[in-house]
Amino acid sequence: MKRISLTQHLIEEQRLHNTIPSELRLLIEVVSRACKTISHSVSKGALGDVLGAASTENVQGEIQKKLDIISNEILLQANEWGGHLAAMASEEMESFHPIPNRYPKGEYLLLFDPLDGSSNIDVNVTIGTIFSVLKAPEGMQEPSEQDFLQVGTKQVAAGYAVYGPQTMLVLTTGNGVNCFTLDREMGSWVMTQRDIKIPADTAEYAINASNARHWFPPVRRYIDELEQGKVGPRGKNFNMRWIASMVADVHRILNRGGIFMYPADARDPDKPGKLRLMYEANPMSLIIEQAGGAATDGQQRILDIQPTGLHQRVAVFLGSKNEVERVTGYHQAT
Ligand code: AHM
Ligand code: MG
Repeated sequence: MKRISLTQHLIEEQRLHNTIPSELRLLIEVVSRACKTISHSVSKGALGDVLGAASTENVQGEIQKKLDIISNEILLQANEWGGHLAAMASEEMESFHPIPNRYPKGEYLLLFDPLDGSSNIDVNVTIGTIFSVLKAPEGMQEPSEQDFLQVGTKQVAAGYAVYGPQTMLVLTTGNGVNCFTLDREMGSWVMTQRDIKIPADTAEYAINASNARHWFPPVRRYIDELEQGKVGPRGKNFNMRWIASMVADVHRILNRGGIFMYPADARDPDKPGKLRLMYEANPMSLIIEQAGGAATDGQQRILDIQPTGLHQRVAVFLGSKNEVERVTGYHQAT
């Protein structure tokens, strides 16, 4: 494969499909540069004094890790001054962050989970950054939370960086999904996979099975059938993987298929699942769909859900199409 850089790819995409105007290209480049900085901090670990908990809680009442806060700051500072954004929102901030008046404002809105998989930070297991880009509504003057609450199909770009044995950036701007590997010596993102496609069938699933006693009947039925393997109704054996970093689980699924589930369960009726719609489920769903997979909340396509709040949670079933359709069918049948 001819090696091209992220910049070259973005310019070629614009020429081919007219979907990446220069402001959006700048935005994607700034976010991906911030991810390099986050990757650097992550890789320093204890040597950079970045591990452990901070003394603060985020809006979801979770204790923040030092690296959660550092990554959030890196993304905010990188994106504030370039003139390409109207506002940003993050898992780590209760309300959105308008661009300060001293800087020019642009027409895009950026949402991110600065460091996903927080429970893995201190144990040196893969984590990542997830981001979603929307266009500010036409005629918007001062941004408000309402401006962010757009359905996932409106995303103009979505991506994640995964900090694993290699640092990679996975990106879609609506014309398939491409993957770039960070060349640390050169400091550049180099395309290493083009137009990734997820197989429609799979024999691998990901779910936190310690919550099994709280699951609703459709999830119970689905997992029960998988667990029965060859002698059960599915007639084949299934393997299970759970990394507890959505980025890492999604990255595996993108590469070899699989289904990822974080269902709603019986614990708290006001909390439909754990994952957040705007900066976790929506960007991942766009990537998965662009790679030929499917993503639902058990009832409907995630990308069609009308958001009602910046930090709202949603049940997630995503990955290989035929499995997502099956478990969604089990929900719809009840
Ligand atoms: P976070 O954004 O606070 O890191 O939480 C999201 C993470 C996902 O990456 C992962 O799939 C899930 O939480 C793991 O949850 P659990 O600890 O219940 O296994
Ligand atoms: Mg997260």
